[in-house]
Amino acid sequence: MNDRTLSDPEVVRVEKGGRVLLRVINAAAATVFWLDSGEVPGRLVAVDGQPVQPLPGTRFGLAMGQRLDIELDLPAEGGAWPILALREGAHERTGLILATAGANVPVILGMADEAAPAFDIDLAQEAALRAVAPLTERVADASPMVMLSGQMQPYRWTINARVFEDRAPVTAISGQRVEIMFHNMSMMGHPMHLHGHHFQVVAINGRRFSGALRDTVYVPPMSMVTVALDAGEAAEWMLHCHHMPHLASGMMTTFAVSA
Ligand SMILES: [Cu+2]
Repeated sequence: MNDRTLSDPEVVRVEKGGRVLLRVINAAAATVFWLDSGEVPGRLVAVDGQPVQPLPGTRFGLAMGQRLDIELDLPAEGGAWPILALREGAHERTGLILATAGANVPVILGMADEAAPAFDIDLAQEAALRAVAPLTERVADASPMVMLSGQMQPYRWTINARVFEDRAPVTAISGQRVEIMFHNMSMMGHPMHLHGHHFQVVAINGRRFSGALRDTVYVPPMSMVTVALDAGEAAEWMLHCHHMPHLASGMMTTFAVSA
């Protein structure tokens, strides 16, 4: 976390009873993390820079490319509080320490006793998010499906059965309302990222709701996530999985917006 490991973590000086805004970026190439504030109560207040209705909790996950803003309310007494990032499905962890002046800073091991669980297989976290400023209700002009597939042997990940060089772009006219349904037919999760736009998550496995506004949505294995957006500036915008080996082997296309 911030280029440090738990053997020599960053220690951030905080005030007793203070409020901290953690702005977390998952900049890893292929690792999903849980951000765990331990004893300190938190609230998720934004995803990918877009405000959500505050969601209380002490553990929130983020896939590659995603960002979380988490507010923390520190205890009134002095102390030191580890903020940990747990690797999904594994024992490895990293983190930093929030500490008041003079507090004893604990030593935290880089390996946890128990493996952290898998992230959002049932989309419970995504389903709990609500945009503060949702898109206006509008009938979609187009509702393309984007099928996510892949295999390990040979290593090849695709969008609508095509790699990037052979892509069939998702098309729209600037200003159109488009609802893209990501349909994951593979056994791995894919954080799907669109450049140049924020979209709103409007359905999970066919169930409509008014979810978060964001630019990267995690699509677990064998799941369907629908996002709505108003097509922006005329350009060819990248649309891709944010798992770098998936992207590099083909899981990338474009959202081609014309004037
Ligand atoms: Cu992927």
